[in-house]
Amino acid sequence: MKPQKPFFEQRRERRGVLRTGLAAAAAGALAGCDALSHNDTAVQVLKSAEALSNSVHRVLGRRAMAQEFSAAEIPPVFRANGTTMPIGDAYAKLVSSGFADWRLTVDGLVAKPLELTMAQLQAMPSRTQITRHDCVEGWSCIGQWKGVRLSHLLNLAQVNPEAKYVVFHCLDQMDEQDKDTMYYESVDMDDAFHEQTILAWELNGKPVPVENGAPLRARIERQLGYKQPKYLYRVEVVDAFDTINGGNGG
Ligand SMILES: Nc1nc2c(c(=O)[nH]1)N[C@H]1C(S)=C(S)[C@@H](COP(=O)(O)O)O[C@H]1N2
Ligand SMILES: [Mo]
Repeated sequence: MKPQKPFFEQRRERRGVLRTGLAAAAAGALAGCDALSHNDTAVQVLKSAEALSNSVHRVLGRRAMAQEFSAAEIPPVFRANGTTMPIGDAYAKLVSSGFADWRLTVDGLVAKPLELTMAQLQAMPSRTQITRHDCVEGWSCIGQWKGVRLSHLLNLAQVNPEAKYVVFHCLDQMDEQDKDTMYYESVDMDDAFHEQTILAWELNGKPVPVENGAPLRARIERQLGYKQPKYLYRVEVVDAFDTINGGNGG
């Protein structure tokens, strides 16, 4: 089991974006899904990835689609990053029972909160998409994801008009020292209802492996790697971030 990354490493993506990762990418020092890092233009793109992804958003609008790829472009292994095995007994038990007791909750500002088993999710209409994951640490990887559109779940739950964001709650800790803060992420309603925003149980034709977020992880394809929360157990609809993370926000 790989040690979990320290807090600052996980969070550096959001703050000092790209110092360490880009140096590594520029040096071409990455193995695995790294084709992009050997391409100067691509490195430039990654360098301004956050700004770029936001401005593309603004220019192309809420319906713009992320690029999709062909099956031939999928490498044999999808690289893993961040948590690769949540620590603690609770998750270990879920793994050993094949996630039989796992449930997904959809709650918050909705008329009809949901609690769903994996079988119920898998019986819903699904979408399959081959997309490229871009981590701001300087690597990219193409993979095929299958899951239910988040919009389908939000429509079932009936989102209240005052809803502004969707918060994803994960089963892993933000860092080993702080056992109370679990990984979480949020997106606005444009991304939440986007065509390519799915909660995926399959990667490259197989159940999502533990290192990639089993049993369910979000794919929000217009967003960067850190906004692809793994190990999901709860989707919460909110109108503000005040109450999220004990008041520390989104
Ligand atoms: N729950 C959770 N989600 C997470 C992370 C994490 O550590 N925990 N890491 C993020 C980062 S920085 C990246 S690049 C991707 C990595 O996904 P992968 O392991 O499938 O490559 O997951 C994102 N989602
Ligand atoms: Mo990342």
